[in-house]
Amino acid sequence: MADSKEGFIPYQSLNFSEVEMKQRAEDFFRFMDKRRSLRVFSDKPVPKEVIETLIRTASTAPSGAHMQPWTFCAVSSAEIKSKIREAAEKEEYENYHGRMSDRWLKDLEPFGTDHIKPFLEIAPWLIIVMKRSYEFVDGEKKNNYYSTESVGLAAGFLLAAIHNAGLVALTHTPSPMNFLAKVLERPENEKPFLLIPVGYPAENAEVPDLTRKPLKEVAVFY
Ligand code: IYR
Repeated sequence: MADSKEGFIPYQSLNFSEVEMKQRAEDFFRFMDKRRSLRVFSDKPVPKEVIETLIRTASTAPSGAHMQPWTFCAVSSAEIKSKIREAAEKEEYENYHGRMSDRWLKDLEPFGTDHIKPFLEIAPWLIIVMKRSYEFVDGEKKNNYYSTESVGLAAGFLLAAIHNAGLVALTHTPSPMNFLAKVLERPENEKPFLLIPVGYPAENAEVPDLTRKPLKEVAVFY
């Protein structure tokens, strides 16, 4: 056994056999392939304890120098959700009526999106993922490394955890998002990264009939 370096502990390897590995890889693909972004939510409550565990999972994501440069703001307050909806719709109105290019609007057509965002009030939880680009250490700004990549990874983990719990989500990007930092009274080192409504799907919810790019279009082997 290799000598232990100061501050290091043994890695607990999962040690699957190759047969198990293939099966698990295939099973996980089939499971994740069922995940879909939903825009129609039920107002059925989701226990806070579940949201806490989903966030703990998200927070296991790797990050530059293990700075964990994220804060997850979980909102169930009807009052705050209304404020968020109102501000988001104001910005989105501008997006759909001038700020987005004709090509962008055309690319969004199959999804039937517009500036009206009822899910921001109906979904039992809104998780706003905040990126911390720097920390204050002894009153001085200290930049986090790869904060954008890190918080993107944590958001991916969060979406997988939500799906694993049988819940649904939408990766919503109201733009610009600064109103969220204001409504949530966040410190100046935090910038909103994604707004993710989480909940149960509405009854008879429908999703766009999408196909995913096949492996040969998304991977190159050398
Ligand atoms: N932020 C707008 C527009 C929008 C952009 C993308 I990229 C989408 O995949 C869907 C919508 C909105 O949320 O309506």
